[in-house]
Amino acid sequence: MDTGRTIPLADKRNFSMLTRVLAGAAALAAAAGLATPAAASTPPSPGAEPQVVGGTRADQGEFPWMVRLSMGCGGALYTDQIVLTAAHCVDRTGADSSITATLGVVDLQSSSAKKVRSTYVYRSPTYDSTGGDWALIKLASPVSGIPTLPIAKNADNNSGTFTIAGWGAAQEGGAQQRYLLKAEVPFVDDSTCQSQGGDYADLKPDAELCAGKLDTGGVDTCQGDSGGPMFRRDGAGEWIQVGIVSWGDGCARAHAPGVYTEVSTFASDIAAAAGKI
Ligand code: 4AZ
Repeated sequence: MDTGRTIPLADKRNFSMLTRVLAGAAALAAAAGLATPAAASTPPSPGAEPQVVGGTRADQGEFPWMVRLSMGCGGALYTDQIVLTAAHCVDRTGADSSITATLGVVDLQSSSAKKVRSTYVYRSPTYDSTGGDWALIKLASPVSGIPTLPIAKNADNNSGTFTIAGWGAAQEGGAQQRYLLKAEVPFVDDSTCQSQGGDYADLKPDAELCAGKLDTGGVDTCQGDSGGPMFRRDGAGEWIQVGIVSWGDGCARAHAPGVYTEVSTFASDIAAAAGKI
């Protein structure tokens, strides 16, 4: 895949789906023990190599609601039986037992990982028209003892410094990761994000949030982090989800911020859908 080129907007969804297939293949390779050492087999020493891009290893239990999905995406536990992820990580709304969620571990190969099958997928009905890259995955049974991540219901926390985390590539075009990586990225306002040009000119300001180190790059989500949460602490000091990893022009490039679903815009839709599935 040529990730060095700007993805035309019309092709973005196809690009995401291709990415998902590739990420899934990488995850399968890792599960089968076929991955390169950088991907999985040797526990890396924290801080020794570039990590999410430009991050570090998360501690066990630090972000307990982080979920890895078997198609090669991330997610966050929204209720004890529903995972919030990206619409572009799933195909359609309907019964679906094809997805396995891995929960409760930073190490995907840990023997204490909880693995639960999906029963149903709800894909945002507006994603293909007005935007809203979010989806819900219902699990076959509730998980116990794993905290959920509350979603932002208003825009109060839609700026500042955000935390990102995932098992996706630690560099553009790189391997999926065995250990959960984390990093911090600054908010980029809508008009600055749009003025980066290319796909960014078509940013949907109410539906999408941008974040990244605009001038230097170097820290970002990347392939396979899609669907995972972007979060920060709210005024009460509690973690709150403000974004869902959606897209970007490559990974960690200067003047190419990560783009995230603006969760607060869709909070009532998400809650309503979760109440029905
Ligand atoms: C992806 O394809 C993806 N740099 C996720 C995040 C970003 C780009 C691509 C943002 O999953």
